Amino acid sequence: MTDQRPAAYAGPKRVFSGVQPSGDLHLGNYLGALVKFVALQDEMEGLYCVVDQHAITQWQEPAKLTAQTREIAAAYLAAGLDPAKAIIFPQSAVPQHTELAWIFQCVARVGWLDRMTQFKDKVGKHKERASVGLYTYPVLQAADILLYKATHVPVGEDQMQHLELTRDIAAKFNHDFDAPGFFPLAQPVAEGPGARIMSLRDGGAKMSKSDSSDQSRINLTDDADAIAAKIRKAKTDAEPLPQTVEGLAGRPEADNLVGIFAALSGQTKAQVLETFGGQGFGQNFKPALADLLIARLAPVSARMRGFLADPGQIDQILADGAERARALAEPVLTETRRIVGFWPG
Ligand code: AQP
Repeated sequence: MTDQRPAAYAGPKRVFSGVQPSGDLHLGNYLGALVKFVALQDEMEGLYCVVDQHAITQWQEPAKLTAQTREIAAAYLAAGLDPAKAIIFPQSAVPQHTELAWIFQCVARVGWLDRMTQFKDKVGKHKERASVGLYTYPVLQAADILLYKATHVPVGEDQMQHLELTRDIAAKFNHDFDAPGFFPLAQPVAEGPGARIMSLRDGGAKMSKSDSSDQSRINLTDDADAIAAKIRKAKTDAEPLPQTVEGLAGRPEADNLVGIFAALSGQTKAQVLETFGGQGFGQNFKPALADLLIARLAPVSARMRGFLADPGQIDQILADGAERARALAEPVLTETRRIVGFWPG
């Protein structure tokens, strides 16, 4: 009997990921994405995109968008991405993304997009006022990834559903056009202690750039005083820290702060609780957490300021990256057009 399974993807391993230039980067972006980008850059070829086309799914001041694009690039560099290895570029400088996204809009099903929880969370009760782009943005995200046949996508947990959609689109395209193994089924790289950092004001909501309260997040650009004040005021409950990890159940704010401490110090939550369990939050834990955050983020923020002082250098890195990205994208798109049957075949 012949094997009926579709052929597996046989191409090289490649990383793609992106961050929206939609506001100041925060600790969640840093631990959930940037730290992983840097860890992966020596393992495989990687494309690290500033996804400005995703950013405009919600209103962005044009004058600020350009500056924010340079800021994200500066954050990538400050976190440790090396442009000699990693391809760093703005999404809008590679028009192949949107062309592939159109083809994928015709592959994806409305029912698939209707299930995306991030869209529902972002629009709340006002779906009819949201942009069409916000609704279809996971399809553009699939195009971002598959345009480079990326096999690995470092993301926070909030993006897992979108990555599943990317795999569904790849599988349906390969099947419908009888092109087994043409697009890979990209894997998330989401494990690790920083995969889901929650708001400092509400342990049930993720830390987010678009949260109206600046107190809810630690920005990469916050100075030492701002970080210390935000941690001092971070919401907790009235109980002391538990002695064991099981004791964090049902205590989302405590769990989040202990998780942040663990992620930054390279310890497990259990080890953190061995030191601080049984004590009140303000006694030693919060001051130690603030010190840890300042020690870890201050050098990143200083390097970011250094890069931003030379926008010409950032622009050169982005332009070089866009050229390298276009060179990888064009053959994939040409082949996709041929598979779909676009003229001249
Ligand atoms: N709270 C988080 N914890 C862990 N990872 C996170 N990421 C975002 N928030 C957290 C990861 O950061 C990467 C870039 O995210 P993005 O800017 O492209 O979009 P987002 O997920 O929508 O991030 P924000 O900060 O919440 O932005 P807004 O408020 O504009 O929607 C992604 O890998 C994401 O998983």
